[in-house]
Amino acid sequence: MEKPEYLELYHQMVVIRRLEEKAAELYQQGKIGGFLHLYIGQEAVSTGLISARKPEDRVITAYRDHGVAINCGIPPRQVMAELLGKATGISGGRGGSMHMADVTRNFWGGHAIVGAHLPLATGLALGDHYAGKKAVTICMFGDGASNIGFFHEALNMAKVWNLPVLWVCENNQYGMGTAVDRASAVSEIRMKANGYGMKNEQVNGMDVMEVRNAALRLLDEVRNGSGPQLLEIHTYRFRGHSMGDPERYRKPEEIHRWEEDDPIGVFHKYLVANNISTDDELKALEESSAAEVQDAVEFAEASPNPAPEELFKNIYADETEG
Ligand SMILES: Cc1ncc(C[n+]2csc(CCOP(=O)(O)OP(=O)(O)O)c2C)c(N)n1
Ligand SMILES: [Mg+2]
Repeated sequence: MEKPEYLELYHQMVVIRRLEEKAAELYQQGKIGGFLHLYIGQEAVSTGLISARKPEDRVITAYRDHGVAINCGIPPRQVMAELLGKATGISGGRGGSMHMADVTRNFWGGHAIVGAHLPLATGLALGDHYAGKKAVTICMFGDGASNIGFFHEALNMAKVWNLPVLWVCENNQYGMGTAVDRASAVSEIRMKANGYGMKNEQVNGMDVMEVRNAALRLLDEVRNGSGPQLLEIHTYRFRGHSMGDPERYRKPEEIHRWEEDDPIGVFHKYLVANNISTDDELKALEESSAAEVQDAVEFAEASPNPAPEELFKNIYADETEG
């Protein structure tokens, strides 16, 4: 990678962090309704992963989707406006936090039901395979989702039909308040792929370069016909499961231990140690990213609510649109 590409990864991670810190404030002020699941601590996962995709590769994820939306190229203004339920949001204000999506950027959402988007990923990949396209579907999901029936059905079918899917498990150690080893028969999620004859591996999700390098290699293999593979990415969410989580299931010391490996701090050190950037340059980038997020907040707050007549649009397919 050239220097601007490294800096762009750093920029994306900082924008996600600042945007979500602002979102937490706005939620507490009652300006964001519904659920809000923050990605803080996991930024290196989607940033590294999505930086490795080609435009034809599809991305689909669960409800912890704001970072994924930013990495897929949705401007912070449209992400923030969606969080506030405004007409200028990427889903027109009708989706909110859990339903960011933009198929023009090959980002297929944002899904609230745990595990339910995994069969959709199998379907997207089946479509590409059928059409003879060399595209990979990247399906991100949590450790908790790997205990759901959908996971097993979707992986099985993908392997039976040898479909181009990269299954990416974001193992953030918890499904809501339940630790992985209390809910999953195996706490190494990658082992579940063995049951479906799929190649699998594990990487450190606090290191954006490690994620990116693994993703580049695996996407290349899947694109060239290896069949589906599973990548387990070890990560940690620094905030609660969603806003209002009393966090009785973990100790502050555990959070502090993981915070020592803050993915933004780790990458900052890497860029300086390898003479790719300097402290001052990265600080300036942090400031301009914060200004970008502040602009997004002002844009979102000044935007109109969706018009009531919009409510009945996009419910049924419109025959006139073909
Ligand atoms: C089918 C279904 N069951 C239960 C829930 C409630 N629920 C929301 S998030 C969640 C935990 C999922 O954990 P994981 O897949 O590890 O994702 P994470 O929240 O850690 O990103 C549960 C049980 C749901 N949304 N859908
Ligand atoms: Mg989890």
